[in-house]
Amino acid sequence: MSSVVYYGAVVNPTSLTSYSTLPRCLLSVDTAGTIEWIVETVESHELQDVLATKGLVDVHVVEIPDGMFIMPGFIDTHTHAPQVPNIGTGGQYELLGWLEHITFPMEAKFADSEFARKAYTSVVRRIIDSGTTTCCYYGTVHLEGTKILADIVHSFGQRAFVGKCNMNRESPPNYIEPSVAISVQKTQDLITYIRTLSKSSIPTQEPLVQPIITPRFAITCTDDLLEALGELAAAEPTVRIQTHIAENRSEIEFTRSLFPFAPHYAGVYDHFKLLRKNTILAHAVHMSNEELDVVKTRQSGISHCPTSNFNLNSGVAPVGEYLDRGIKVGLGTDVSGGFSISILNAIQNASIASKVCAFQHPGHTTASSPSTFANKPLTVATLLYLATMGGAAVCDLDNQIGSFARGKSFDALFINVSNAAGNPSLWGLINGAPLPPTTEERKVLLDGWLERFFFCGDDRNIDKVYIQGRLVGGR
Ligand code: XAN
Repeated sequence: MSSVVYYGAVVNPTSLTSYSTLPRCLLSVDTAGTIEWIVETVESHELQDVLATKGLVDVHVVEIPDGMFIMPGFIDTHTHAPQVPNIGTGGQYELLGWLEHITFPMEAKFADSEFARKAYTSVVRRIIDSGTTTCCYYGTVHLEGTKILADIVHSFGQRAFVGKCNMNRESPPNYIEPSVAISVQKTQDLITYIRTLSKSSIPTQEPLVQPIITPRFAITCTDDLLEALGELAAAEPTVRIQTHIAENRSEIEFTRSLFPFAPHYAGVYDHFKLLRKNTILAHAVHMSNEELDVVKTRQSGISHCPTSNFNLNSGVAPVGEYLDRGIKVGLGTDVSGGFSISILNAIQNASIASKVCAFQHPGHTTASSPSTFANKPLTVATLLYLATMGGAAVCDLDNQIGSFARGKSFDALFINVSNAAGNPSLWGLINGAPLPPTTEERKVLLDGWLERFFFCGDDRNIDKVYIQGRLVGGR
């Protein structure tokens, strides 16, 4: 086996406000799936010379066909695998009623391991094929079912964080953990189990599948459970933590009543030492300035889940403000609060959410406003960043994924925007029409393809999905 060299159109995020469009990019991936080198622009007549400078003669180059481009894989920083069977139902409820009537009854069914295996197999397959190369999964309270989820993720080769929910109160009698000790023991067992599944063969890189400590949210965890999880987290500093925060006004009020000592919702998690640089906070729709200061100080990240926030009538998270404050933000589908497993749908709704903020606060978009992002529509560059590099930072994995760079993993999507993909909404390149000759003209074309893919694309356009250099999905 030898390295694989790709040649063709590449889109690469570079910052919150910029990305590179590289119509004639040369990129080499080693046998371990790590990017060895990138030459951003190589005209076709220069190809053999450039390869020779890399010591490659007679190497097989994989040419990316016209009408296709490569981009980094999507990172879903928040989803609930056992809720996929409920997708598209319960939109008449707000959060607490939806959990009681729709969500907890479905999750309770995952006590049945055969049901879990069947459901999770199709869920993970669909999520990979929709372009999610890294996924932060909530399982259920069940240890066996969540191990099965980790097994399936591992066998499909997806990069993921898999957590078992901790819940010892405010949950139905058939869907609750009986004691703090059992809840913590099962969490420890899951950590041990997942570590035996997946070890990285590359010393500098983290394993593909990793455990994540998952106190569902403050309401379903007693003080002593949160305290015990804080102690477990302290003993396991590299294990990520995921939970929900400030999604819905009734939830915030209920939380306040359960933790009267805390100054605010973020203060509950902070008190129990659950906020740190590898903590992922889902939603953060209604946050006070004080809470944002705590989140920023602790370097925790926010998973913005706009589809869910619209669907459960929770509100609109002012993500632009969070970005101005320098808080890490990624995107989450939050199935089944959100009704799509695809990060494309989260991108579309993140755009709409930012426009809602902009027209709710028109005064803040004037030139005199010091903000870069607050109350302004998110640009394509920022949406791309949130779906890739932002997610990587939220997962504390930005040295390894989120963009194409030497030493990073080749987690990539091959996007087909030609009519051959069979999606009539996305007319990127029709009937093999010739591309313009110059690199500059092709850059303009590629820019347009990216935007159209974001707003009109779907699984039909996701031709191939690579994770750590391995082809794991696509059409
Ligand atoms: N809070 C939640 N919010 C959400 O959108 N989905 C959930 O499953 C959940 N649990 C607590």
